Amino acid sequence: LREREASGRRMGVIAGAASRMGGSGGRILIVDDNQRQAERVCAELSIEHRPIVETEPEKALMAARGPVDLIIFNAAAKGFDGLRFAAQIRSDEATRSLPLLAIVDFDERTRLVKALEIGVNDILARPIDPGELSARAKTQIRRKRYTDYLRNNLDHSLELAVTDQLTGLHNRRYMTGQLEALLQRAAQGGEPVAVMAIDIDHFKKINDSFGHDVGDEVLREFAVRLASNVRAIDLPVRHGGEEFVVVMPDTDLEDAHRIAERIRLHVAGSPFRVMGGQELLTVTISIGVASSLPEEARSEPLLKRADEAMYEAKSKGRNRVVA
Ligand code: GH3
Ligand code: MG
Ligand code: MG
Ligand code: MG
Repeated sequence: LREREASGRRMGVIAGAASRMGGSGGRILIVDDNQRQAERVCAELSIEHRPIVETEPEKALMAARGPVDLIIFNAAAKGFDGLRFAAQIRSDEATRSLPLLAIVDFDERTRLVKALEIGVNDILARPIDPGELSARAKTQIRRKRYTDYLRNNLDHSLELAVTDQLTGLHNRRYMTGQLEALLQRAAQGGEPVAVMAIDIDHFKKINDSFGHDVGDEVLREFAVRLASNVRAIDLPVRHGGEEFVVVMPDTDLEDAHRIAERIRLHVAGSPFRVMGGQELLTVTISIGVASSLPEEARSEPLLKRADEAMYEAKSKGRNRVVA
């Protein structure tokens, strides 16, 4: 049943994608200096699509930069080099991913092979069969729209990424949403939420002495130690730079303080191995801890109190926890 549900969801996604991708009619650019052939192809395709004809490759290259879903070109044109045209489409950033459908003569093996080497997506052998033309065009348009859809979707999810790329921890955006949800639950009579603000001590010195890459290594190693020293219900995040936050649901100040102290000791107590083991660095951190007040539903004041406690830890000499 679970498999069926998953496959149903997948189908739903694809069906949804198909509807967002618009109807089946595609914008087809036909590039052919053989007027009669071009007109026949055009007439055949105009039943379902919106074809336009260009007889000169220069004009066709321009047109291809506009809204086009498929290019059908005559690879054996008399007046221009069809394969050269295809190569130009493939080398232009604006057009290189457009589907190319090459018309070749049935017996022209050499040209056919060259066309495939240039990267045309499909071949249409002359004499052109209308049913085959229509089917091959449709397949290419469908594939193009689906890859466009996936590409847009990927951009979208990258933009909304909730993961910090350096450490793999969640990022601030994700944390804020989670924390506010927890605070709302706490405000409706749930348990308090605690947060800790962690800042690596004299991190600039690590960068200055060993370079930015070693600084990055320390951040990654710290993230691993942090994640393995909080409870499963806690949310460790990279807040930015060398600053981290841990959100601790259902936790009072005293428990949070205890967890923070454990993390501090685990960091200061064993040096960080960096540069492939060549260097051992002693790293310390300062931690500020705060917990939510009754009725407090916003994340900023809570995070601010944790931050203030962290700065107090700094001013008291670093490598310590202030609650
Ligand atoms: P303090 O004990 O007062 O916190 O001193 P600090 O040197 O840690 O604090 P400061 O805020 O002066 O410096 C933090 C440094 O962290 C400065 C910045 O260049 C560095 N940094 C921020 N993000 C990254 C990163 O992603 N990678 C590396 N390697 N360094 C980073
Ligand atoms: Mg800092
Ligand atoms: Mg600082
Ligand atoms: Mg610091």
